Amino acid sequence: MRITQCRASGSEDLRSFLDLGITPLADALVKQENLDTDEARFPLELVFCPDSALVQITENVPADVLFDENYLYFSSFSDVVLKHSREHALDLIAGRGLDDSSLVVELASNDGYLLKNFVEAGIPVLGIDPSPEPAQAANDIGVPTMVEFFGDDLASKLVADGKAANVILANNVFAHIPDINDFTAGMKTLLADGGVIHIENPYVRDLIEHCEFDTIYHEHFYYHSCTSIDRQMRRHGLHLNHVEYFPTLHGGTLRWHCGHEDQPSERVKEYLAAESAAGMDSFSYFEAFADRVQGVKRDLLALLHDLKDRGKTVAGYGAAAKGATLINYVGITTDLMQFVVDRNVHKHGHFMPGTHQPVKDVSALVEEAPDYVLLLAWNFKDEIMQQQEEYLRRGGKFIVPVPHPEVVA
Ligand code: JHZ
Repeated sequence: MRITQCRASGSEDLRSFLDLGITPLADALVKQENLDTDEARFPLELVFCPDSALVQITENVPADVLFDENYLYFSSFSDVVLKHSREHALDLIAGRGLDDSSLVVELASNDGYLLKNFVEAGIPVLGIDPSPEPAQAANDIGVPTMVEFFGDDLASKLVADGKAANVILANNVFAHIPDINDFTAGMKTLLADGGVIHIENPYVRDLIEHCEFDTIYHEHFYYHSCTSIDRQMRRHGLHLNHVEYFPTLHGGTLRWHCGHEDQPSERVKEYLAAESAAGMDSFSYFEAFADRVQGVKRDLLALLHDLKDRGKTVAGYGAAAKGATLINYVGITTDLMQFVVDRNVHKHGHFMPGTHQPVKDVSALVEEAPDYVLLLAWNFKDEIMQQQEEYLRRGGKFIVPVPHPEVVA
């Protein structure tokens, strides 16, 4: 179903600036027995709302379709993510003096990758996540996790049960919620007096400036800036008070600190001023993006066809959601890329959405020795290339697709 109004502000002034076609769900890896069944496909188009300053996709795929039992994303397969999360937890524990009388609630707590650090320190936690498989993994390691979608109803029930969160964590989920107002209202309800909300999400400025168009998929309803977060918080009596930047995480991530009080740091003021100066609160900033995206498609296809003509073999690294957008939009069929490898054992034996490359264990790179590896999970380039010393030593080469296709060895 296509939206006619901004999900945040309700404005009907939605301005379209990128159409990636009709694509399958990026996280819906296909099982062997379903290879002959038609996959559901949905339009993938981006619009900008000048009122909320929010970039969003037009299509509402129901959340229970996006995050069902086939949702196989597990946060714990990246050492970089685990280190980042541990540092985040330790900073919060020390900085806010958390102890056994505190409560830390994480929304979209996945497999417990972040909350486990608080559990280890004896701090009470509650994880909330709608996807049963990762939630089970969290419960198995001692991170209490409810399999639920979060919103104001659930927050009110928790408050009625005597819960109030001193810290609410919402990492890589503020893009994933069809009803952003209900979700934000729930955070306001659940947050204790003097508590803090930390929201992490990839930064739309990096998406545009580094042409990270493959991070657009149906799971990501929104692409946030400080301006959009500031306006969203204010709509719900919350405030953006501080911001941190992690340039390499997921292609450029911001952590926004929000709370009941209106006490913006100098850094927040600088970010808001810089976004305004760059024109990010107006449509003109986004207008030229589609031409650059089409340029990546043209150049990547030309490169892959050239490799095929020269008899070279190509594999993909990372059965990531962003990989699914890339290969479906660019049209990377099995004659151009034969298989994909991934460290996440839950994804093995499945096939990429739409194009149906099989997903194999990472050892296939050395065993089958493809000449080139298209780095679909380019956000983990350093981590992956370090692990692939042996493949590189044997003469293997990587192709990084964005911001423009490039062969690296
Ligand atoms: P990865 C994810 O998107 C999921 P995806 C989610 N939709 C989101 O919002 C964004 O991140 C921010 C594998 N891997 O994390 C693991 C290796 O095989 O970039 C993953 O399957 N070896 C919630 O799916 C994939 O690559 C490794 O060494 O686009 C990476 O997927 C490492 C580090 C990862 O995200």
